[in-house]
Amino acid sequence: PISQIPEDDEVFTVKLTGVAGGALLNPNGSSVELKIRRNDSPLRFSLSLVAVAENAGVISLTVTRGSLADHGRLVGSDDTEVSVDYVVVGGDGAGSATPAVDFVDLQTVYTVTFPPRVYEVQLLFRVNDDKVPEIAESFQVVLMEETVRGDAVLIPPKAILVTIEPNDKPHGVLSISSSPLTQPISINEDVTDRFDGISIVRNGGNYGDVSVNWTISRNSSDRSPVSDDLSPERGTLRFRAGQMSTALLLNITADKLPEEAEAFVLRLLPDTVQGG
Ligand SMILES: [Ca+2]
Ligand SMILES: [Ca+2]
Ligand SMILES: [Ca+2]
Ligand SMILES: [Ca+2]
Repeated sequence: PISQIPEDDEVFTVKLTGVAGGALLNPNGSSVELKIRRNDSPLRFSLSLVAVAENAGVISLTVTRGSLADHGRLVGSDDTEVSVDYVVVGGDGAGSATPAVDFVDLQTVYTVTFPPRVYEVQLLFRVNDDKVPEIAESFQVVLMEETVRGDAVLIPPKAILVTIEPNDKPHGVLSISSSPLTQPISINEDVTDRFDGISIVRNGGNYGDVSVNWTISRNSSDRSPVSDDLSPERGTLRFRAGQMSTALLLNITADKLPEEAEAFVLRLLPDTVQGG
């Protein structure tokens, strides 16, 4: 039978033995050596998975000929040219890297060719470092069984999955919208009992749900609780996937006491950011 298993030279000996019926065996002509030449050069990717940063630049994926395992000894034939075609599978859905947008195939032909006694071929891809916030995105390069030419056979891994890691702050950066940072927000207690003038924005990416805790404290020597003047004094702000801003709602306690202007500080607590 013709096997599709990579093999080195195999040597067999055929011997004549057990002569019956009175004939004699010529000792010089009683055996012959039979040699099956090594065959079926194995082709495979050196890895089945690789993860790269978006700024990795040009990456190379290795296809090997003749090795059953990494750094194993070479097997199979190597004295003729063999080749195999590949396809690149990407997409534009969530989690898929888009060909020509997220990465570029730098080969001019979709064929991996091994001349005689060449055991490694590199496939080069350029990862495009764009400014778009993205979650991890993958593409696959697949060697195609039916396109193997020459004395070769495909063995696993026949495909490699390339993952471009999350980049450009995919889950966003939260901050109090800029105006309150440059000038204090002034609230007139006598005319406002509910204040929603503080907006918190999410810049960069908006993948996934995220949240952050906040607190308000007095920015003065007044020792009375914040809750005497406004409530709540702490809470959690949530952003749903896709949401870019949200307002912080405060209830202002109107009292009848004549008061000086009162100063407060709002803080987003960095170590409470959840998600992303
Ligand atoms: Ca993308
Ligand atoms: Ca990208
Ligand atoms: Ca980038
Ligand atoms: Ca990006």
